[in-house]
Amino acid sequence: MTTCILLGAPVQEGTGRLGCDMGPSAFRAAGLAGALRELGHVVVDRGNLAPTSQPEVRHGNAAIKSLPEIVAWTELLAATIYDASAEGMPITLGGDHSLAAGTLSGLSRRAADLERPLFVLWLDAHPDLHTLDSTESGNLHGVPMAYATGQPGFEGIFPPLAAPLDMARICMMGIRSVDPAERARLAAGDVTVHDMRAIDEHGVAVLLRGFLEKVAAADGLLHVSLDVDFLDPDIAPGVGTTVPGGATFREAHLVMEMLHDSDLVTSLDLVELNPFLDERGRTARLIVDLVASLMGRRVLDRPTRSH
Ligand SMILES: [Mn+2]
Repeated sequence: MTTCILLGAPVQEGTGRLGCDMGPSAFRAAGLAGALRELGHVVVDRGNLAPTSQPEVRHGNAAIKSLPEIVAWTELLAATIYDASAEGMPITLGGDHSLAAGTLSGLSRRAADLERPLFVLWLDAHPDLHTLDSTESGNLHGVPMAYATGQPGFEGIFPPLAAPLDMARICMMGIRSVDPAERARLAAGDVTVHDMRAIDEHGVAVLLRGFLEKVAAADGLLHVSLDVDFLDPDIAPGVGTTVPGGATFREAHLVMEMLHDSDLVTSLDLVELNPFLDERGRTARLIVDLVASLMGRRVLDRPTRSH
């Protein structure tokens, strides 16, 4: 039994289009809390967060949009997730992926307090590894991973990180859209990247198992960042950044089922759901079903047999 702390983060200024601010409501309407309670978990819904003030920040890259708003969200989420992670399992209901700047910052601080390493499973079509200097779209949902791993150029603009995330503790799955600056950063670092081709060739189980073994061996905390565009747009149309060739229904469920079996996940972000683009709540319901798999729903009981 887990205490799940739901935190709505209706941030949408990190994307180029409106609608992600309705994400938290859609997850609630799709029955997230009920699905978790049905599995025996305690659910505390803290409602939606809202930053109260915006810092005076600017940057030389004229393409950047809504910098003060995103910095304000980062500060608020870093503090809120840090606190919530002491009480249970924070589940952040986004909102666009810029919110990960805040959640990863807060979780890194928690992990440092506990003297345990923080690992991140990043389920996304994109690595979100742009810096403030390299982003061309200026949409700040493309930068949270660069910020959280301590890439240069965020100092004095974004809040200081208590502890930057170690790139060697990140596993990205579902990647299929990478800009040149991100490609260079991935090549220079030691992030484990399983793109869609790797998933096609090996299957999610083999790829994920290796990472989970690493987390378990290091007694790590494991954060899961689930971007709707990890999934194929045919099954998850409710997102502004669809990229063809994403994870299938069964691939996604298998990832969640393996995460549940591992008993390693300590926090979760659900991001980029855009209910305005969804079809009668279909994507929201799929994500709720995936969370249920992550939290213990299964088709059949599968007793672990000793060999
Ligand atoms: Mn993303």
